[in-house]
Amino acid sequence: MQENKPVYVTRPALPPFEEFTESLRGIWNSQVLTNNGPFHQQFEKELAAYLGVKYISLFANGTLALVTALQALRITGEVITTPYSFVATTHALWWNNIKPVFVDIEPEYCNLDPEKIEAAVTPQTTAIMPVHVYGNPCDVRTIQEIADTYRLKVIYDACHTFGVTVNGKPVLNFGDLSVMSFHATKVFNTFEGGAIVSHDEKTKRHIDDLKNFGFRGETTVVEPGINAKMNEVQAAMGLLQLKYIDENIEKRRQIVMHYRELLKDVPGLRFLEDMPGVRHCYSYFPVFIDEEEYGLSRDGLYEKLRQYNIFGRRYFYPLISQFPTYRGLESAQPGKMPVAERITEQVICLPLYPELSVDPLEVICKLIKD
Ligand code: T4K
Repeated sequence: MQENKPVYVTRPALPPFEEFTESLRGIWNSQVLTNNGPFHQQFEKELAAYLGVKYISLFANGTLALVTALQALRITGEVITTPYSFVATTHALWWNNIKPVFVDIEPEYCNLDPEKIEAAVTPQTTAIMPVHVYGNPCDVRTIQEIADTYRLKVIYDACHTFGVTVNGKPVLNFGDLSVMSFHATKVFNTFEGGAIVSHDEKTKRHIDDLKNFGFRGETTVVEPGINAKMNEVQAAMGLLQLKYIDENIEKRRQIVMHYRELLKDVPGLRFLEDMPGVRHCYSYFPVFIDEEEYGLSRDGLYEKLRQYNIFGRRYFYPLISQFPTYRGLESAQPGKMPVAERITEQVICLPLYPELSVDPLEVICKLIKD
């Protein structure tokens, strides 16, 4: 490894520059920059086909897609969600004037614990918003059973998943809606970007209205929408990225296999294995440190790696429920979510991106083992 060259938790996968300039030329020629232009239409079609979903609506970013998904289903009152995610998951509720009700996670994959959801349902509950954390699918069947029992909607924050399938079925097809992110740090990026996956034409139309001010035609506004559209540069990027995504996921898989091999016998360090029947996208490589057994705290390891210019990230620390906006909520009180409270102190995500080469990976593992 080159001395002092920083190694970040991720680096964006980019298509060849010349291919992108070619796309830009098309945009310059057409002068269509946004508002459902030709790149947008083509990307939407090709993306839906790649992901194996019926309807998809493209967005400027994942956060606006989350906010709009909640609007589209007219979610109000209380929503059951996880504290173990990126803060945007809960902020989307806040922006819709919805009260988040935090429920603990399960200890293995860090997803919302379905066994603890029912106890949090109240007459005000209208939906469940779980996250497929690190791209590992939630227990979608149990969550749907609970939702059916209490007549709740399910909106998945699927911002970490791309092309993930369970027994051959796209995980995006579960729940009422799934929300994706194509941010620079994600497995699939359009610089910034996002999408909502829906399952019927009427809902897609509604979502498409909402992301474009509620316009239907030149002079008709059917509802108070927002401006959350993906632009043509993002869509052109997305189209190119589709060509390389399989190759990039395969590179990620190989890096994860290498990490697992090198770190398999480290006392006090745990990592996640593949789930049976699941095609993964390997969006993150979290490891969990048991301070007593490992002999150093998670923060100790985080700092040690930083000294060598290796920038792992503590996704997700602190918990969302520990931030000032939310920590006053009853469900956020210390001791209420023991699993999440423990795991947030143990986790560190190690660098993982397609171009991560063997040298820095082996240095990282050596530093962890020493
Ligand atoms: N729900 C979930 C579960 C999410 O994880 C996210 C986003 C969302 C919703 C919201 O979706 P978006 O609205 O973002 O589409 C990052 C990302 O900004 C955020 O998108 C992501 N989750 C979150 C988990 O991570 P930071 O503050 O850690 O990013 P930053 O800028 O520190 O980047 C991390 C590293 O990546 C840098 O050290 C270097 C590298 N990097 C980053 C960028 C932005 C690059 O090499 N190039 C870049 O352009 O939040």
